[in-house]
Amino acid sequence: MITIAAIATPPAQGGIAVIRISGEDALNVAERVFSPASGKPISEMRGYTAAYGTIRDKGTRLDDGVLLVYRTPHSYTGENVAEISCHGGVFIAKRVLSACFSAGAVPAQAGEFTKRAMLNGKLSLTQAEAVADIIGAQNEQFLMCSEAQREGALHRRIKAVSDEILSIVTLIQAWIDYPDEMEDEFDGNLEAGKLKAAENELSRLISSCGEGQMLRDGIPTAIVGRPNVGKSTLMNLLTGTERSIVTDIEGTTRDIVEETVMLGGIMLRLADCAGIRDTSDVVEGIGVERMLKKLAEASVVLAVFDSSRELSDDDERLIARLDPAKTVCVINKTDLNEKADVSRLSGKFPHTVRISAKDEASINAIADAVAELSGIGSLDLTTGFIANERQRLCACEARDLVTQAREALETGMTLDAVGILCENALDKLYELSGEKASDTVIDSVFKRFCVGK
Ligand SMILES: Nc1nc2c(ncn2[C@@H]2O[C@H](COP(=O)(O)OP(=O)(O)OP(=O)(O)O)[C@@H](O)[C@H]2O)c(=O)[nH]1
Ligand SMILES: [Mg+2]
Repeated sequence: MITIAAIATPPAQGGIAVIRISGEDALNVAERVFSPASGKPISEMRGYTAAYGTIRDKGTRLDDGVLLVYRTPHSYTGENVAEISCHGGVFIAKRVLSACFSAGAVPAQAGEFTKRAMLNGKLSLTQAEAVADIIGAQNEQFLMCSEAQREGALHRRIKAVSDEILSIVTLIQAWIDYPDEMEDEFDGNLEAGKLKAAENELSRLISSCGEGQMLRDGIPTAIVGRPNVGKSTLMNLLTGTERSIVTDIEGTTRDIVEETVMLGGIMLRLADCAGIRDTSDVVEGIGVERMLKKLAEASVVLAVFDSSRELSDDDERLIARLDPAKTVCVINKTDLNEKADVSRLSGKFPHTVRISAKDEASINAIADAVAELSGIGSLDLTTGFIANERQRLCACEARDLVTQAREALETGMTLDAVGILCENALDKLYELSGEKASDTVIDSVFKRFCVGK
């Protein structure tokens, strides 16, 4: 393939910048740009070796640097690769890159190095997608999951399902083509059982998509309660900033205040909302409407109650709206004398904490309750998960086709019909893993990448 080059490091000042060259002619391009101080020709350098030397553009000395040589197939792309490290300036890196272009390379497209790795069989499409996720990861858990994906966790699970379906298709085809030569009876129940197992595995994978998304983007979390219970004080405690305005005036927070925080290793997208109450104030009314929308969208709700005051009608209206399965009931202001019927709250909500939002020690109690409620702390996504909408749609279509194939088998439809449904399901699984993905699908995946990756 034609030799491509790009700057692989970010376009900013730093210690070093790396210019990556890949393709059949990569080492020749490097030879024209880079002169090892040892005088040894680059063509004689073995793979995984480095040389210190001078970087030139048609005889003009640009910089000193280090050249790393990878030889096909033992490189990221599977092709010959040369990586030149120069001083980390934006201008010098661009100059070295343009020297590579003068020496015969062409500019790499976004994600083209990884795309070549996939086309050369180094990665499946789902593993390539994991590379983009690793680059974008913003927390430890999602990074761990994405590393497992890159190592092939999802690919292996998809392959196990597609291999099973392929064996069913092959058996059906044999029965259609050579019915007289088959030794055993065709066991429809046995094959339907295998299809059911494939369906279940695909359903498990599809449900892992939501968990993966929460790990990547953070859990949408709404802080709700009637005015003055301490929602904004709690927001500020969890963010470690004075993000929300706190006063003893009811109705202080009117619009949604949002912030992303890490709490006990879990990423939360917090939304501090206006207090819920009946109000004739137009602005506050809009705030309450927005709060109700956030409440509906949230996966975790921190419902705050003031223990120093009796539960009011507004508290009761809120309680009626809450889903105990996604609510942490936060009984606040426990540093004051207790007046609220807190046993009613703890009886209603299995996840209840008693805190003072003015006390830093309360952070741990909230973190533990959120981890327990979301179950995310105990998730093992290193076993592979559906990481994006493209994968989810393929998995859903494949699962529905497997269901149809099983039902066709159980209701006595012809083996031909069952076989076609299984083949269609296989196509969807091959599209998921990239084995049969169209150029359009592949191009849209690599558009997410940066140039140089
Ligand atoms: N004693 C005590 N006071 C608290 C505690 N938490 C909050 N407060 C006080 O309660 C008052 C209201 O706090 P906010 O955080 O503004 O309450 P809010 O729920 O955001 O109120 P709105 O924005 O009006 O809906 C402030 O004076 C806080 O200092 C607590 O744990 N103990
Ligand atoms: Mg507030």
